[in-house]
Amino acid sequence: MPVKKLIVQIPCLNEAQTLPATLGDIPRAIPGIDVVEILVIDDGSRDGTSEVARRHGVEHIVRFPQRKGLASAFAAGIDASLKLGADIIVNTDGDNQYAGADIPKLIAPLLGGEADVVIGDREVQDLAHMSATRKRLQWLGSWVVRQVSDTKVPDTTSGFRAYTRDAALRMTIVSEFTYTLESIIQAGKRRMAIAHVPVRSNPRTRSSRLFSSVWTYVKASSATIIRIYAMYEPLKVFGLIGLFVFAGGLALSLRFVYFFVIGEGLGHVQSLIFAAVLLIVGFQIALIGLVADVISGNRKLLEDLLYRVRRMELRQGAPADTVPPADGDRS
Ligand SMILES: Nc1nc2c(ncn2[C@@H]2O[C@H](COP(=O)(O)OP(=O)(O)OP(=O)(O)O)[C@@H](O)[C@H]2O)c(=O)[nH]1
Ligand SMILES: [Mg+2]
Repeated sequence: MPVKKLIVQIPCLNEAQTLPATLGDIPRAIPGIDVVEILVIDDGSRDGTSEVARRHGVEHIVRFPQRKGLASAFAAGIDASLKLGADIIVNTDGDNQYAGADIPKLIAPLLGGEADVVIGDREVQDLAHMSATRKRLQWLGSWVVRQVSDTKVPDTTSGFRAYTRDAALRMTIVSEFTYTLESIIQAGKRRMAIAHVPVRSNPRTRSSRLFSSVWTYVKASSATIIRIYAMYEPLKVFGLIGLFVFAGGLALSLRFVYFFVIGEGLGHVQSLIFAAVLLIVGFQIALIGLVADVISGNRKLLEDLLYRVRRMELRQGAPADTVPPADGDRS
């Protein structure tokens, strides 16, 4: 039987303090898995994260000389893991937020062939160590993502996840700041099987590195959701907006027709002009949706092409250890 390899990837920004605890919790022997290896993506840390990782037995390190952000780090990790021959890729955070001991639970649906992607569910609403505001926001955000992605993922911002090799190969991350929401919407839209399992989490050791405040968090997340949704469902998004504007114009025109018929048309020319503007603009917006829909069709073709090219590249490539990652220098 071929060897089954699991790579646990940890994107890190200055995590020298908490990385040892995170690493200590990751099981090195898991039933159903032959090899467990760890990959740290060091996003230009200034606190010696890479050295700490090396000292604690991390097999692979990808280091960016300068900070590129979590989404880039995540994507580079996936890329490197695939080149290293991972059959399953688990992502966890460097701040020891997720219980590494739950990795076997997390990957069980993948080993059982029931899912392509598994998201660790922190069961946020029952967490003692999270403020009420954050819980409410988290609930609302997750609800929106569920609607948009057609999935049932309870904890959409969870960084504790597992991907099959094939799911990882199909993933394309375009947003800059976090991959969590984007990858769920993408997976949902592509009808991948997404499972979720409850996992334990540890109390926060420090405040978030990803977001300086709740407001930036809400802003950035909303922008990501709208952008990705419009990318996958442009006709729905623009068609609906266009329809609303057009309907406004139509209502105003009918109002004018009414006044015209009863002989009072002259006093309503301004509203007639406004109605015409609304009709034209509404129609244009719907047209933009149509154009975006055609482009989105192309995007699907490109994604499929990318998937095939990646697969070919990896199959024909030199032994994994001699292939440098596309991004950053691995040491
Ligand atoms: N590569 C990279 N990783 C980052 C960056 N910001 C945060 N991270 C990592 O992403 C993971 C999650 O970051 P946290 O700061 O814990 O953010 P969070 O989990 O959303 O927030 P909390 O719930 O407060 O823990 C950690 O492993 C960080 O090291 C970044 O700019 N680049
Ligand atoms: Mg965290």
